[in-house]
Amino acid sequence: MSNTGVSKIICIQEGCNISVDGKCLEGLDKDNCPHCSIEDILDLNTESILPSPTDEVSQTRNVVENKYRKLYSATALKEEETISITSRSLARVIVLAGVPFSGKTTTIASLYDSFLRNYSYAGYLFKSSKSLIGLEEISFLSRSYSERNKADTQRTPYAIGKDNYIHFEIADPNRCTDLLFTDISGEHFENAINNKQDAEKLYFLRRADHFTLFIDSSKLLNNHHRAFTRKQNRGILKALLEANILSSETFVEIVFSKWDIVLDNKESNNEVFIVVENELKDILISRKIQTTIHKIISRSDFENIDSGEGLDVLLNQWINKSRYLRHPMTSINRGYNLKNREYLNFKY
Ligand SMILES: Nc1nc2c(ncn2[C@@H]2O[C@H](COP(=O)(O)OP(=O)(O)OP(=O)(O)O)[C@@H](O)[C@H]2O)c(=O)[nH]1
Ligand SMILES: [Mg+2]
Repeated sequence: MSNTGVSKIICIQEGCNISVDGKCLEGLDKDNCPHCSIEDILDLNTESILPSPTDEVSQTRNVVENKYRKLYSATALKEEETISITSRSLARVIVLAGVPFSGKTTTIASLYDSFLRNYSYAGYLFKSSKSLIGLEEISFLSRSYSERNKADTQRTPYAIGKDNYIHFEIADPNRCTDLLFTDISGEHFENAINNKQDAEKLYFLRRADHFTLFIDSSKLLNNHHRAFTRKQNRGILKALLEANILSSETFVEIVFSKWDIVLDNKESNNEVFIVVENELKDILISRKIQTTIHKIISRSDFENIDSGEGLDVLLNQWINKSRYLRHPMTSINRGYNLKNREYLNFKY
């Protein structure tokens, strides 16, 4: 260590903790190790307040923690990584729900794409994201360098679990809004239908501002899939309501996804959508849950039908509705006479 500053041993070898515990992974002396270097991380002459050092390692640790901010991996965020976002603003937590293949992940990718292609989208600017690499990952199969003939989205693996958030910070002339989307496999929702314990595992729904249920429109057009698709989506709502994790504080959006397939099918009978809309609304209204209906095209399969339809309305709904904006905060006069508080009799 130099006399005027704090230095740290840096090792570029994966798994080596020499910077923390002083032990080289290969048992070498730091001066002989080809992977190690010593870097100055703080000039004591310019730093007035320092933690009292107990030993070299803890001193270095404290200094590092004080001087550097925690860095994000920039892939999809884990729940603990979202805390800095939810504590800095009234972030909107948006749970994208629906069985596998219903279009959840493609909708996030399409929203990101809309901001990349245009200076602004739906009156908003894209300000930042703490999960930019995650956004690029879910967009990969839609890019030309993936060398696909047709844009696609990779299935969200079941194995990534339920702790997977994509972040957008969106700005309009008056404010910035943080949006946190869950990007989880539809299998979690399928499992919840038949198993109350699996439904209860979707605990993060209790904090959700929005529960956006994706229903694949092409399945409702198909005689073989229609009845089962209806049953599945009724089942998801009932299971989450019975497990008491979907409450009246949360806004529910019923989304008929892949609407391009309906538009392209000249013989399609749209009555089925009204029937589904009404049966799901009935379930939700009985629990006083506010519901809106949306028809969206996240990625059109047809040249004469544009992608992005309905996403602007959905984005506005996500931004402008929050469970915490339902009840305007009021200051309550509790009638305390502060001078008479009992704790004032104590020195500490
Ligand atoms: N025609 C059409 N296809 C779409 C649309 N949105 C998504 N798709 C396609 O539907 C398929 C499934 O989309 P995903 O976004 O992966 O579905 P998901 O709900 O995230 O699925 P899981 O991750 O398995 O739960 C992909 O092949 C998409 O390209 C749309 O608006 N129109
Ligand atoms: Mg997905």
